[in-house]
Amino acid sequence: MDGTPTFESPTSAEPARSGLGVEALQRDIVDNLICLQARYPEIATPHDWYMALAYAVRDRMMTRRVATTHTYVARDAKVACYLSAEFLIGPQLGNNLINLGIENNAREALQALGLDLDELLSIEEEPGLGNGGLGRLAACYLDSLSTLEIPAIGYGIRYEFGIFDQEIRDGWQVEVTDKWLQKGNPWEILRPDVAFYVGFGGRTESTTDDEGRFRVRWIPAYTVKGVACDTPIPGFHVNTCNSLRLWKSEAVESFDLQDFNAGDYYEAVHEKVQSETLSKVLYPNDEPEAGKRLRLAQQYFFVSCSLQDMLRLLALKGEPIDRLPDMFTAQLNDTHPSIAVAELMRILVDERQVPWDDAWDITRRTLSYTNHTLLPEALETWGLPLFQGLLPRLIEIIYEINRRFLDDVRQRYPGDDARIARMSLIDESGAKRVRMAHLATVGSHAVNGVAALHSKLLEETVLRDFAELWPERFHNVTNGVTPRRFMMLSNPGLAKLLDDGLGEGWATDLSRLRELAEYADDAAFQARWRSVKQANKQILAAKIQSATGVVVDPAALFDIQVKRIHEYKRQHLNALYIVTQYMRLRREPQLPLAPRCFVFGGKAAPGYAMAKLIIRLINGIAEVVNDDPAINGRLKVVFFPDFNVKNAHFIYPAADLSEQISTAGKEASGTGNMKFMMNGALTIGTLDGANIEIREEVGDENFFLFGLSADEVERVKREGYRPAEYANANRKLREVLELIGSGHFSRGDREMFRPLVDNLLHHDPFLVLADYAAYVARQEDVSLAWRDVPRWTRMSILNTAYAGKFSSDRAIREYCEQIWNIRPVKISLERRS
Ligand code: 26Q
Repeated sequence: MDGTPTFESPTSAEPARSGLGVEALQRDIVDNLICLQARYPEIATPHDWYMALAYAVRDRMMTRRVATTHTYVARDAKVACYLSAEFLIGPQLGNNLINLGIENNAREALQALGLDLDELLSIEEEPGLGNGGLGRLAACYLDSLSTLEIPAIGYGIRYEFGIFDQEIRDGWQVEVTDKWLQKGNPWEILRPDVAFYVGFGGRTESTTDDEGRFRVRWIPAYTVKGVACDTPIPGFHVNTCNSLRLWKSEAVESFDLQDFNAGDYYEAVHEKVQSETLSKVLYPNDEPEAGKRLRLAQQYFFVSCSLQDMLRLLALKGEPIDRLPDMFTAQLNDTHPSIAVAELMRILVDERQVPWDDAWDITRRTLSYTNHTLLPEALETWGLPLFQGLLPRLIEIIYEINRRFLDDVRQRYPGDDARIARMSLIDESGAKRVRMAHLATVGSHAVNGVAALHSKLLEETVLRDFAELWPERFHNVTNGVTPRRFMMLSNPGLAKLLDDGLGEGWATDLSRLRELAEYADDAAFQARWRSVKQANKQILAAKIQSATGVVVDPAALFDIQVKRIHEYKRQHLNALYIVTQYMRLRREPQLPLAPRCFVFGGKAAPGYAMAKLIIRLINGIAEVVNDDPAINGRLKVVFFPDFNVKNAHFIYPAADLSEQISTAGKEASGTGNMKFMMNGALTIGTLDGANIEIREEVGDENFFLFGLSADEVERVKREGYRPAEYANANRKLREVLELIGSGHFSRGDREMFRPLVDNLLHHDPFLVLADYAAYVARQEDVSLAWRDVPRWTRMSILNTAYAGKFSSDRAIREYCEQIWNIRPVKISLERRS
């Protein structure tokens, strides 16, 4: 031998690429390392091994993926299409292993190769293709759709740069570009053959066709190509493997020949660059200046590609166009895809020559709309000039929809001009704007909110006139989250305890968690429960130390608030409480206070100055409190940088207390609240969003409720809210605000937090000061309960026990029955000849 290394893969009786046994996995991982990564084991990096494993797992999904599509076509199955500008799917490897049921085999196969699965899992870059709740909800729903064996496709955008990475420098948030594709993405499958063209700009022309009918032709100024990029979504322990189809924008031709011939080489290159810009970057929410032309172009781009794809699949099934609503249902995830109403009309009327009334019937029966916000500043509208310039044919169609719609309203409410103005798809109170929520509502057969309170308020406020006109169209579907990712994958200790206590099967029938209630007072079970929580807290403590340098005691109460930073979510109310406790301890150093560790996490929109200042305040408090010898470790404050799905995996399981303290009526639902509850955290919260239903399920005695109700908030505001009066009447509160204003938490700089303190004293739009006293009082009850270990443990167990309602499986079943009229289709892997 000349010393050239040779590699022998382990042999196995199992087929290559699909065998689920240890030997087959081990063999295919090594094969992939060599054939796909072009590396031999001795020099392979952990990332090479991660890729080799990921491809081995992907291969195993492909048999399922192919069988799934084949069965849907053969069985004429109706398909649910979830249209969303965001899918925050999180790291894929661990979840796919769990859903395929091969986690243990993969671990063993890697061990035999001298590798550690957990190390490889930690290498994966997550696709941050979403801002927060709405994007993560879409991902949980995809998991449930596959698990429940519902034919489904997720449609969205393949952003090259997802939500920015957050770093903390000098206490401030710094945004760093998210280069998630840098090292390649093993999960996606590019489908150059599935591509559609989307026009922008230009002008329209009306003509008469051969049969004398009125026709409109749109001559776009430029066209962009959308190419499908698929990610497989396997269900849990079933053969179903649906697809997330994300559109990537490309130039129609790499060089426009005409321009090139005309000598305008640079103009041709410029167009190519412009086309590719379309799917470049995800927009953060809460940007004050959201009127970005590129954002509207993104929305139209992915909606048009998705609708064209649905019509292609319809034709593939051999169905005529009027069967669209019987074969497909499309859910609009907020108004971001609501241009679908006009685009489907355009395709049907202009391109397929369907008469308007028939087209309208097809459109309305196909589409339904989920609202995720009541905040007026978050309701999407587009200035008319921008809209008209970018989508000239679509604005004409919107005007025609509006004309017909307002005629109906006039007939129903003769002479009620104020109502016409309120309901119009065009807001004409100032410079004209297109109201996307109205467009979505008018063009859908069903509209829903995402928690009971939110759906009620939606019908009473934002969409009141519409709910009065069409009460039967309005629904509530309370959000849910997937227990596979947020319990099994991220809290294996808890999953083991539940398997032992309840037997397997709880993760697909989460109401079975109720059986835990029997053990809530069992001392032996309580001890096991606490040791799981303790181990999770140790893991988080280690992560905190390596990310921030702060040392925290895993025995302390872990009090956690993780979510986007926003004034309505009131992270600053939490901060005011910490300062209150700090001042108390400084004054009475001997106070017997149980140690608490306050953990915050979340990103602020880059242009949202107040949110960024709140992050700075939390870090300023941390700097002072953590090292104060008088505090002696009894208070620790941590801002955990870059909260994302990956970090969420070790944060939720480590929580003792979940902070859900938004101003009542402002948080549509919340979904983090559910993830905390499932993992045995107790909630301190307001009567807002899904908190109300969480409290209903777990019982008032196991929930720390405080604060004004949504009705009370409205009343206080109506009667003229003067926050300074609350500060004047409450010495503690006044001193807290003074200390913050004094520069104590800003290294002597009295100016830094002035905008925040002034805002609280003189505007306080989210009633932080009005709820302060109630919040502090309730936190005292938390401290009391924490001291009684068996009591706290019982409450913790009961929180998990009554979390069953908040499985995304329950939510998806409700969509299927109430809105989509769609049923499961079993997938078999046996090949039919
Ligand atoms: C809109 C226009 C231009 C640029 C960005 C946006 C934009 C992007 C994302 C607006 C909003 C979002 C995201 C909203 C969101 O996450 N809402 C949350 O949805 C959750 C799921 O229903 C709820 O639980 C939360 O209460 C709600 O805040």
